[in-house]
Amino acid sequence: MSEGGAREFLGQPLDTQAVLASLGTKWVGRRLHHLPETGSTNDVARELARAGAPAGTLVVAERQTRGRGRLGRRWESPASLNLYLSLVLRPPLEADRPTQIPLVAGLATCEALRRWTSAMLKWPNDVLIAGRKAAGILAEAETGGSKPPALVLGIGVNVNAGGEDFPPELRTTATSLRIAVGHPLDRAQVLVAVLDQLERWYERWARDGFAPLVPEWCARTAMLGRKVRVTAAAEVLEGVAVGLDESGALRLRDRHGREVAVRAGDVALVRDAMRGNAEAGGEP
Ligand code: BT5
Repeated sequence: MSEGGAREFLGQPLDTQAVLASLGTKWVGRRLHHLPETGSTNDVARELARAGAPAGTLVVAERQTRGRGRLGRRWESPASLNLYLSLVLRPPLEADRPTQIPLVAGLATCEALRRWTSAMLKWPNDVLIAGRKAAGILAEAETGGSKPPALVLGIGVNVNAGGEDFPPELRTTATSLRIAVGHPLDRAQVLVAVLDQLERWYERWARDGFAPLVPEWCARTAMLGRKVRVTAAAEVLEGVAVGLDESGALRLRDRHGREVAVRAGDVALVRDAMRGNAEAGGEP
């Protein structure tokens, strides 16, 4: 399809009827709140969770005025180009497990995007296309009101943003499905793909735990065997990424050959003399 032939998909509000008609899920996204604009879909979903909304309740907005990433960072959310969604989940109450949900959601989102292009995972919460960020995930616990506490899973997927839709500082690190495939896509189809995959992977995780997903996650990342720098709060760690452990932590081998498990942080690749390349953090 040419860019011109698919222009009808640009800037159109999401067709929620089409989403509900083609959704293959049992519970994810069956209750759908579609907003023209909001601060952050995670805040709306948290409010719904506090009021007792069931697992699977979905909030999607055309635009976010205060879309956020981790640590209060901004998530660029231009109107009607991309997907900004938040899902209410009520995961089983076991230690460790909620921290695995962003990884499970990453797997699901990566698989969904692979219907259109080749996508890869970057620990802990990015989906990359050609080494650039195409989707990000923000999971937040909502402890107020409901028991057991809910978890709100926020996902931003760059679907139809063109290079010019990103602010200058993101133009070399961010990308979209449209940039990858060369023409705009129907956001309803992308949303359905994401929701179908989310239910599939979440149910597998809830039933079997994270251990069987470790090889699945590792098969979809280009980080392993590469030297990385992890920044977590005031701490900076360097080492070779060797895998994930069964809790979802990133396993790093430091220069003394010791293995450390990293539970949170930002990862950047560092110069790899063997390969002769260096990236500031964009590449997988
Ligand atoms: C994330 O944080 O990647 C989580 C993003 C979650 C967004 C969704 S949208 C629906 C829901 N409602 C919300 O308010 N949030 C969630 P983090 O790993 O901290 O990455 C943030 C960084 O990504 C920023 O500091 C920028 O460098 C970059 N960035 C911002 N907007 C971007 C975009 N649209 N595409 C690619 N990169 C972006």
